[in-house]
This record gives sequence, C-alpha cells and structure tokens, in this order.
Amino acid sequence: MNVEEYIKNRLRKEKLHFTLIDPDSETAKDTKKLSLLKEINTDAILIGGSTQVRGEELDDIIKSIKKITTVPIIIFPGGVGGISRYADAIFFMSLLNSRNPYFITKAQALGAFQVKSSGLETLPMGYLIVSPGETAGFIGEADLLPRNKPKIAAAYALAAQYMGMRFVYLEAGSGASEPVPLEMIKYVKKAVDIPVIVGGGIKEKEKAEEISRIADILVTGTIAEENFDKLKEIVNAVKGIR
Ligand code: 1GP
Repeated sequence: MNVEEYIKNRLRKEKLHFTLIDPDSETAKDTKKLSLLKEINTDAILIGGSTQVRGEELDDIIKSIKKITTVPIIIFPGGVGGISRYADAIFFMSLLNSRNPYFITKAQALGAFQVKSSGLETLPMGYLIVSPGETAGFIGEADLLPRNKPKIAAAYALAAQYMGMRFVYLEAGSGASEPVPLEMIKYVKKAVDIPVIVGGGIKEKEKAEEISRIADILVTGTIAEENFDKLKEIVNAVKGIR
C-alpha cells in the first residue's frame, strides 16, 4: 500500500484520526488491550515514543498490531532507533524548532541508510513543538513555539512546505494540559497547502471536534491508555465532521 496516497485520498473526503501507540506502554504489550483497536475507526496507527523499544521486540509489537487492524502502521520515530521493516511507512521528520542541529538533520542522516534498507515508505514531515512541549520538547531541545504567537508557528510551517516537506505536525507534547491553540492551527492552515497534523493533550471529544474542524489529522496517544471509551468518542467526533 502507498501510505501517502491512502492518506491524501482519504483527506479528500474526511478528517482523519491517528492513534499513537508507545511500544513501551501497557497497551502495546497486552494483546487484549490491543484488540480493542478493532472497535475504533482510526485511520492509521503511529508507533513511537520517547523511550526506545527496538529490534525484535518492536517487530513483534508491530506484527501483533497488524493481526488486529488493516490500517497503515507508521513509525513516528523518537530517535535513530525504533525502525521496523514490518511497518508500512515512517514519518521522516525534522524537529524544525530545535536549538540542536542533531534533531534537525543529524539524527536523520544517521538513520537514513537504516530507513533505506528497511524498505519503508518515507513521509517527509516538519515537526514543530508548541509550548508546553512536555517530554518531546525537553528531549528535542525545542525553542517551544509560544502559544500566543500563531504567526511564528505559521512561518515555520510554511518554511517546512517550502523545504519540500509533505506534512507538518503541531505538537503540544504527549500529556499536555492543553492542546495546541485553535488560533494557531487556523493560522497554520491558512499559510500552508500541506496536511496539518495536530497532537498532544487532546482528551475530550468537544476539543477533538473543534480541532478537527480546522486541522486535517488529529493524533491521540495517552487517551488510548487511560480511557478507551473516550478514545472511541474522540474518533467518532473526528469522523462526524464533514
Ligand atoms: C504525542 O501528540 C501525541 O506525539 C499524542 O499526545 O498522548 O497527549 O494524546 P497525547
């Protein structure tokens, strides 16, 4: 399957929801919990986290997710490790607002040949971390995008597009107390033509609906761990938008 075509075709008709699974989480290791994924209408599974599960352990987790769902599995790498040829694609991403060039281009160079030999489809993505940023912001040494300065986020997103990236991700950080502000998502959407992905701190269906009215793709992670019924509500809210 060509994952980019799949995403872009679906985006012509509807807003998308991606479920992020941390390979180090309870859900990833518990087949009963994983099988709940069958009950939701999510459009792709992202595999990633700031911790480093790799090698055979990661391959096995992806294989068991594949038995449960037919939606694409996309690696959302937290670093140079964490690549598995059993996934369908990888977000080949650059943390554009990092202060450390390691996260902008060096980790990408170090991982490039590994990605090539894995045969994974690459989805070039500009990754932008918005305050509070949580673990991703700390680890990625981000100059957190100020929540009250949407134009700065839009400028970075447009730069991502002009550099040839085909997706842009606005990240408030996993477990953030508040998601990316709506005003910022609006600004970014107006500025770019590439799909805008938004994640971090989305816990309620009302918020999910507000965000999905503007953004193209909404990502939730923590809620799958904490409250599966709420995850279902969020996915239904996203899918209800026309
Ligand atoms: C992390 O944006 C995602 O990259 C998910 O965040 O865990 O807060 O849903 P949550």
